[in-house]
Amino acid sequence: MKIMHTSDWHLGNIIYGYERLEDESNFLLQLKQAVIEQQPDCMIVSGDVFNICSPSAAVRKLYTDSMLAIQQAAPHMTTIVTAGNHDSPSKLEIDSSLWKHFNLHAVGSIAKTQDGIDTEKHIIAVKDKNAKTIGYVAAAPHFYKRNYPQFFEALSEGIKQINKENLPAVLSAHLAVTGSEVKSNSIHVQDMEFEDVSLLGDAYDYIALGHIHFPQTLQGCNKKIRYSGSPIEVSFNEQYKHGITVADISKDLPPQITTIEIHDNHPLVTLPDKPDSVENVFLYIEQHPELIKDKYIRLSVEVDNYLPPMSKDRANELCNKMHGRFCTFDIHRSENNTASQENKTVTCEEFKKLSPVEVATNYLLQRNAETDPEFASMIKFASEYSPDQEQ
Ligand SMILES: [Mn+2]
Repeated sequence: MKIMHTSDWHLGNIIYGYERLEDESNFLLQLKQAVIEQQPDCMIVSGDVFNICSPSAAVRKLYTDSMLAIQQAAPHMTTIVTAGNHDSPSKLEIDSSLWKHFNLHAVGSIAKTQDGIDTEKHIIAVKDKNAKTIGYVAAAPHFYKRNYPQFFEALSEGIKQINKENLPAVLSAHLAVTGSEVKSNSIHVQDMEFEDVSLLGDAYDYIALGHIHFPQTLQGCNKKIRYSGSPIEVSFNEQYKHGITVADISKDLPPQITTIEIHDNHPLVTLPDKPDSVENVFLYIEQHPELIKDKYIRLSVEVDNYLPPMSKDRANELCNKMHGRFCTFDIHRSENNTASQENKTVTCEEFKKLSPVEVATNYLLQRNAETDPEFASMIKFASEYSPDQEQ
């Protein structure tokens, strides 16, 4: 059984005010091309199809049109789409009865019976061109373990019961498992809870995961457990190759895994390689227009205290001129400056001596918020007029 495994599309993602609809559409065209060439028996989308619970009409239309076109590219293919933590479980299922006519199964929420889990909704037979069953997929949407502690166990048992012919079986799930590498320091990652792989059950020949955006096959699992990763960058913290996974799955043999790289027309780049002063960075990018063109830009700058006024406007203007899209500054503080001294941990006694303005300033500094010139002027205003300062 040949499957195509992908996840974390985050359709409708907006990066610093820029919609990525064109880039997402470009990815979906590449996915369609891959389906034409590979003719997989099954395509699995392991969650986070959309970036938010209520994607715009344009994003929904992109999804519907693309999924139909992909389905037509391999009519015998079974497609299984499960909800991630970014998707609305109920909205993903709104059109599920209609989608079934196109061999697409959308599984957003867990089906319950009076005394347990209704596994029928979650176990999908995969058929070949002659409509003969050649394997099974267990479709697990994202859920909170405390709500359904027995779900994975029930799913694994359900597969064992139905799979009398001992055909290849695959699990699709959206969660972080222990032993995986995250390679990102975004706030979402800090909140991640990791589950032990043993939780997922032992009925499977391949486990198609989503949630972690860094593509990887887990160590020591006979190439059975894999994150396909996000096909295009969702944030500036995803500076690695992106793609989709093709896995040939048979009984008793490790899956044969290949990846198809996805080319992003508008990559997210951080420039320059090493942070430098704002003026030097502006000079550098002016001299390298080819690094800016058709890219989303984050500028890595080193500052003593605050970003000079108008830095953001100048960066916008410069990048626009070179057909790039300025997004943000990655601020690094030079050593021995007042800002990093203010950032140090304070003792209780030291804290008592601080004025409210100083507390607010430190708070803003720690959150990099003072780099916004408006914050800087507000701090200045407050420190000039605060009665605490006069004491
Ligand atoms: Mn995701």
